[in-house]
Amino acid sequence: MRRCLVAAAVGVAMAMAGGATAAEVEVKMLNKGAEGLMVFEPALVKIAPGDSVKFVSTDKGHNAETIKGMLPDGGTTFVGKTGEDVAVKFDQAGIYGVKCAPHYGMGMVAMVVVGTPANEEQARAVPQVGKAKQVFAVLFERLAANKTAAK
Ligand SMILES: [Cu+2]
Repeated sequence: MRRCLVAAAVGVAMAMAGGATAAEVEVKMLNKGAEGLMVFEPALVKIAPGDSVKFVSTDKGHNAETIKGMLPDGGTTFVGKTGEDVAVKFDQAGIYGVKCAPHYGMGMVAMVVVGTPANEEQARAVPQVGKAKQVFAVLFERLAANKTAAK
């Protein structure tokens, strides 16, 4: 009898949470972060399909949007408004390149890795602007080393 009650309680809790265990990860858009000026922090996010990333407009003047060609087949593109938070749900597994349009050339980019990506080669081949090239090189290295933070 006791076990039944516990199971029922868990069922209710899950229903209240929307019936799923989807997570939401926050990425801050900053004028100055631990790794320099004009950054997404963290710049590398690993999530499961169905999870969301909320790009938070901590400092104003930034946005988050997908980089052309740097997402898996069937992946959804998005364009956040400058100076506003944008929450994006990622259903399709793969590597997604994200940029801040005003600071792309300054290397303000992030990488969202959803599930087990099959488009890494394709994502690496996307031409990048200015300092974004170096930043992505570092992020791909970090991904290969299976690290999500630089700490
Ligand atoms: Cu920016």
